[in-house]
Amino acid sequence: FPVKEIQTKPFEGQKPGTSGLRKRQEVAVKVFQQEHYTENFIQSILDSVDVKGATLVIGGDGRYFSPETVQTILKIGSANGVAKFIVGKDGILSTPAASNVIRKYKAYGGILLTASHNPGGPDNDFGIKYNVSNGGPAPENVTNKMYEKTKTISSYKIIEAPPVDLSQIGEASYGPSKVSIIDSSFLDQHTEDYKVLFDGLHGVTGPYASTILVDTLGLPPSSVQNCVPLPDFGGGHPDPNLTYAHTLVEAVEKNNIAFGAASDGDGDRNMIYGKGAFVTPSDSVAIIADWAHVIPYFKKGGVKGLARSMPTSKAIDLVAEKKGLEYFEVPTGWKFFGNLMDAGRLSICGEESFGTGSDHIREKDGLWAIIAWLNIIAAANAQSPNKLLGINDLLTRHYTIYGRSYFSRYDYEEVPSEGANALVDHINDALKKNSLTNTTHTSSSTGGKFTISGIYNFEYKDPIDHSVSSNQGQVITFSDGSRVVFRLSGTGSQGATVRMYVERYVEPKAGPAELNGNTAEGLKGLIEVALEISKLKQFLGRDEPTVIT
Ligand code: VG1
Ligand code: CO
Repeated sequence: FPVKEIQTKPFEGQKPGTSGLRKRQEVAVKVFQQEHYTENFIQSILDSVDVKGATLVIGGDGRYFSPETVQTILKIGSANGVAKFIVGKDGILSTPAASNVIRKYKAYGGILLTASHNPGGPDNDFGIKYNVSNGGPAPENVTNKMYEKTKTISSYKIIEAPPVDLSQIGEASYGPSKVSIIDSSFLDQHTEDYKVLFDGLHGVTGPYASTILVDTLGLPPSSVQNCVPLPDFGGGHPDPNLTYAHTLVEAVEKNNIAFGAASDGDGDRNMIYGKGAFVTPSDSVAIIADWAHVIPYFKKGGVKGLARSMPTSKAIDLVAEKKGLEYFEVPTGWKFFGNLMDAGRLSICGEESFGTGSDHIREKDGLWAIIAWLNIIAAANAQSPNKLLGINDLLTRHYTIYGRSYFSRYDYEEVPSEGANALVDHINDALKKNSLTNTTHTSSSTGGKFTISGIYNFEYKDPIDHSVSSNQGQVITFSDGSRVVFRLSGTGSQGATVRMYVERYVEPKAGPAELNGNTAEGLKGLIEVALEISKLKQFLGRDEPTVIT
């Protein structure tokens, strides 16, 4: 690998701007393609910083002319004594990823090939930017020095070496230097076939989501929508479920979004919804618990215990049992989780009402859950080099291991209080007289038979402060493990809201067809039986629920 010194003459206008040397519009990338132009600038960068024996990161957004420029940097850098290059696979590293890599590997600096939000291609923009060892853009004294060098440059050094294959992850020697090709993040690699969309529903999470997803993770701005908080939430109903978050559902279906998510008005709820894939909140928290080992926070601190609210499906219990973790069933509402967390006995918990969280704070956390899911998707795909795994693949995998808890909630909003109370009394009466236990009920549409094994009023004794909360919902259990819960909402603004929660468990051995069915179909028979037993339609004067989740 002989080092050659190539004679050159200065070019005008190689002055780095706000964020590196960029050329746009009429001139654009063609400027950089002139003989010696890019070489001059790179030599000037290296002359302005002391890269001898140091590590240099190379990345960028992969725009037109990047692969050639990466090779140029390798040749000139090596000739100038760079000891090691860390290069993003295919020359790609998002700006935040590059910043992170510089810091993580304690590199001397990095060269980023990007013109940010400006268009790319043979007639469009290109840019070269230098970042220093703290991972941030070079300060002005450094960029000024570079500019001065570009004005007087008379030659650059280059090694004669064949191009490096940027698609091969791993480390190899390159002349007197080493080149290490690293994998950039999962999302960086899959901007086309794994699109992400977050919908803020004009609630409070918009600015947080933009900062995290676009500014930090480097996703395109099209990855977020409705992210400006509005006093009337844009006229929408800022509740992340299939009914109210229709802006997300429509965009996901229309644009083939692999991973979509939404948050509620105050940002504590979340919904995970990709193309053709909906994750029930009960499954979501179970899957997060199952994959906790890939989430940095739990990697460090471990998982203490798991918990769910009573009406939430038992999917997370099965994860706890398999992993030998303590788990809790608490009444509806986040306040019951806090004591357990403060006592160091709970790490991950959730509610069926689109609430998921952990002991990093004492409220449920919509964006946290969404980022936890992105971690899981990236980790699952890292283990699956040949097949891109989507949300449905993760669900199927989970059901195959743990079985599936088909779960749905029917809400009857703003019903007369007398009707709601009559419904509660009716079930209490059956409980008192023990009149329903051991009776068998047949669904007229599916023919499914359900035998009641017990009825009880859920009561919770807090294991930490021993306080008791009674009448937290009426539970009807069935001999096949199914369960129906009736509860009155404690948050409604008008009249009474009755919630009916139905859950039917299917064991792994039932096989793929039984495990991967449609929720409404999987629960049809049980729902019919629940409505019949409770005489709900009669008491509430409603044929259909207001919302089904
Ligand atoms: C509902 C949900 C419950 C949640 C509560 C507060 O309560 O069912 O799970 O904790 O809202 O959520 P209720 O009593 O109406 O069923 V939030 O996002 O308003 O803090
Ligand atoms: Co909320």
